[in-house]
Amino acid sequence: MPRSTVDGRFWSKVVKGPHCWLWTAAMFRTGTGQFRVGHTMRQAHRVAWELNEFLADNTIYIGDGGDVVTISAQAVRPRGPGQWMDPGALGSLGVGTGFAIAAGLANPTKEVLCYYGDGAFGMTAFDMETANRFGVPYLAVVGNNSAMNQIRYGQLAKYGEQRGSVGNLLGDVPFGKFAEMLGGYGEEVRDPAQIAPALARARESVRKLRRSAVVNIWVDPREYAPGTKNQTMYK
Ligand SMILES: Cc1ncc(C[n+]2csc(CCOP(=O)(O)OP(=O)(O)O)c2C)c(N)n1
Ligand SMILES: [Mg+2]
Repeated sequence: MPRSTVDGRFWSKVVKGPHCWLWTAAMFRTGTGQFRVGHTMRQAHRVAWELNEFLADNTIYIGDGGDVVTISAQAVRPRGPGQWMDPGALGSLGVGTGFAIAAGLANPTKEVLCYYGDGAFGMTAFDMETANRFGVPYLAVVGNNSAMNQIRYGQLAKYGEQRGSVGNLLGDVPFGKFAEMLGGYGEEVRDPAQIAPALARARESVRKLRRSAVVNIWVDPREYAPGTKNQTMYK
């Protein structure tokens, strides 16, 4: 692939491992590019890779979140036109649930998957009940780093360690329970090897129960998208 294209520049930095593809552009000494498993760290961008592997030909992929979604955009390739939605140029968080409902209503035969950051999920998640009520259940995946990391890493860059994490840390919320509360399937994933099976179980459950499912994947809070620290508002 020619290096001059965006695609080419991205793939030239990918090292393909057996279980995980590592995007070397995002590697830093501090641990970025890793995945938390229990108390140990594994190489990451695994979630993005798994999501890409998981997409079906008819999946509409929606991204709603900060850095986890930015990272996923490097690896996830929708299989057809009209099967990618995100907050767009203004980056308005919270569009995911509404997009999922609209996508489901407009495309009754397609699968809808929304990948959220935990911050973004908290903004509009309750309309998952609306989605269920209107008969358009979807598969929600949360990249949960217990923070609004895209903000946090910008603040850390500008204000340093002491004030970097003010107002942007979130609790450890097991969002899988949210889907269960609404009659659907929920799962907490801490082991990277469980991402694919958990996604498959959730897909199956959406089809059978006709209720939205949530796969809550715990990702490394130290992982961030490299562009985050370069946003103009933090200069
Ligand atoms: C409506 C709206 N409010 C605030 C922001 C600013 N903002 C950008 S990313 C972000 C944090 C997102 O956190 P999360 O979804 O958990 O993603 P993470 O960066 O942690 O992966 C915020 C608040 C925004 N883009 N849109
Ligand atoms: Mg987050």
